[in-house]
This record gives sequence, C-alpha cells and structure tokens, in this order.
Amino acid sequence: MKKFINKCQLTDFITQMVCSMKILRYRDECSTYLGVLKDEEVAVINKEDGTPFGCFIDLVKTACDNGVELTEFVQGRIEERGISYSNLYESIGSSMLLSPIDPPEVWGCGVTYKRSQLAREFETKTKGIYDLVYEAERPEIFFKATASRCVGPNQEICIRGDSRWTVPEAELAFILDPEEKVVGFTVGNDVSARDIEGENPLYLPQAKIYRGCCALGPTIVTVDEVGKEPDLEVECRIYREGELVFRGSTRTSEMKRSIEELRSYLCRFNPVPAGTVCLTGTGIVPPEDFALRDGDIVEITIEKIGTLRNPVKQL
Ligand code: DO4
Ligand code: MG
Repeated sequence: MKKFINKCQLTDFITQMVCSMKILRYRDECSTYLGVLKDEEVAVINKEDGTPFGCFIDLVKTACDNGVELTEFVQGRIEERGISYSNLYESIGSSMLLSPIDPPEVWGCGVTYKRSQLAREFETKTKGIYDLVYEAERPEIFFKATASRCVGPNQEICIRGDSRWTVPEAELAFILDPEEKVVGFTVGNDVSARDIEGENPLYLPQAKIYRGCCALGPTIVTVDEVGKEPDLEVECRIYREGELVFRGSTRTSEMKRSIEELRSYLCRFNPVPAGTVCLTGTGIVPPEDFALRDGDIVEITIEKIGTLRNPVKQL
C-alpha cells in the first residue's frame, strides 16, 4: 500500500492540536480505523464485534442512540473497554489517512465573507447578485457534493476538463448529527470553477459539483472542544513545483453569518441525513489572474483542526 503519511505531515496537524479530542480515520493493509487523538497518541475505537466503526457518522449515531454527547460516549468507551493510547507515529506511520467522514450530502454556503462578495462581483457578468445575497437575510446555500465526489487528505482534487479558471476555497465545515445539531468541524475545500460560475450564475451547479470537487479532513474536532461558534484562523497555501505561489489567510470571525444561522437555513423544510457536511464559505480568494494547474499542491490549515493537503489533477 502506498505510504502517504510521513512524520512531518503528522507533526503538521498535531502541532495545531491545542484542544483535546480529535477524530481521524486511516487505513492499512488489514483494515480501516477510526482513532481518537490525544496529544501525540491515538486510541482506536472498535465495535464490540471487533470490526471498526466505518466513519465518524457511525460514532455519532451510536452516541445519539445511547443518549449521550459524543465526547462523553467516546471517553466512556475508551475507559470501559480499557482501550489504550499508543504513539501516533508508530500506530499510523505506514497507513493512509482517509477523510474522517463519508458524508451522505455536502452543502455549501456562499458569499459569507466580504472577500468572496468582491471576488464574485468581479468574475460575473450579472452584476449585483452577490452584493444582494451578502446583505440579504437569507444566506446562499447550495448543494455541493456527495461522498463519491469528495476526497480525503492527500487525494486528488480536480479541475474540470472544461474549466480554465479553477480555484480552491478554504472553508470551515460543520457536521450535523441525527438531530441536525452541529456535532463537529473539519477543514473543507470547496474547489470551484470561477469561469463557469462567472459566465452565468445558473451554471453554479456545474462550477461546484463534479468529480473531485471537494476535499475534507484530516480530522474532526468536536463542538464541545472548540465551541459552537469558533473563531479560528484559516490559511490557504498553494505550491507549484515546490514553490509557494499563493498564501492567504482569514479568521472565521470575519464571516458575516453565524454557524447557527447557516445551520438553521440549511435545515429549514429540508431534512438532512446524519453526517451531512456544510461548508461555510470562503474568505480567501487568490488573485484574479491565478488558476490552479495540474500538479499544484493545495494546503488549508484551520487552527485546532489541522492541515488538509491535496494534489491537483486536471481532468
Ligand atoms: O455564489 C457562489 C458560491 C460562493 C462560495 O462558494 C463562497 O463564497 O465560498
Ligand atoms: Mg465556497
């Protein structure tokens, strides 16, 4: 099996791990594991029958069925079953990191930051619509992806074959439990074809939804660890042939909408399944003359969650 994790990559996301509980998923030749990270150690949480939890959603559903908060459920399980923590590097050093979740649905929120509104007004021929939605009471919420269109850490995000101007969008993503409450956060990349979106706003689904259009991971941090409305630093870096060609940053407190506002609009008359992921919009936009190219590497770091790194493939 291809070895994707090296010590430097692991250290990258550990060093941002100020809070105590994070969930990650990885795979080796034998199995897929769901792990709980604490400092530089990982505990693997298996089901009673020894098979691993498929992904974060199984864990959330089981906690919900047992009527307990996720963190409490996980900690209780570790203590009751005497699951031990082992060194992170030794446990997963030769494994492949996976997205911690296979979301049944991924939704996206648009124009939630001033920077996104300005960029969208520039690219579109239909002037005014992005100003209006930025100021409006109702946020823009769109369907983004299904699990089959999402990739995890180190997997390829894609540029459509019919796009010449595709960019990454670094976004905080929240995850919903079976009761449509926010249970955790991860890093999301809402990869978008700006030329297709700019040509006509009715083309938005084609600019947003296609193979490899969304990356998620590397960890999920629970709400009880970062709070319901976290203020986190977000940074996006793009490398081309080893050189840093773009770096931008923002804070989630720059977002015009609250997480609760986005969550409640998403779920209005729209029941969503457990494990639904919602990307909260981008506040980082590369310059107008920048487009992703085959072979680029995109890194998105969100404080307390980690670094999501993906190579780019031109379809
Ligand atoms: O209105 C188009 C999409 C906006 C978006 O994805 C964002 O602001 O992040
Ligand atoms: Mg976006």
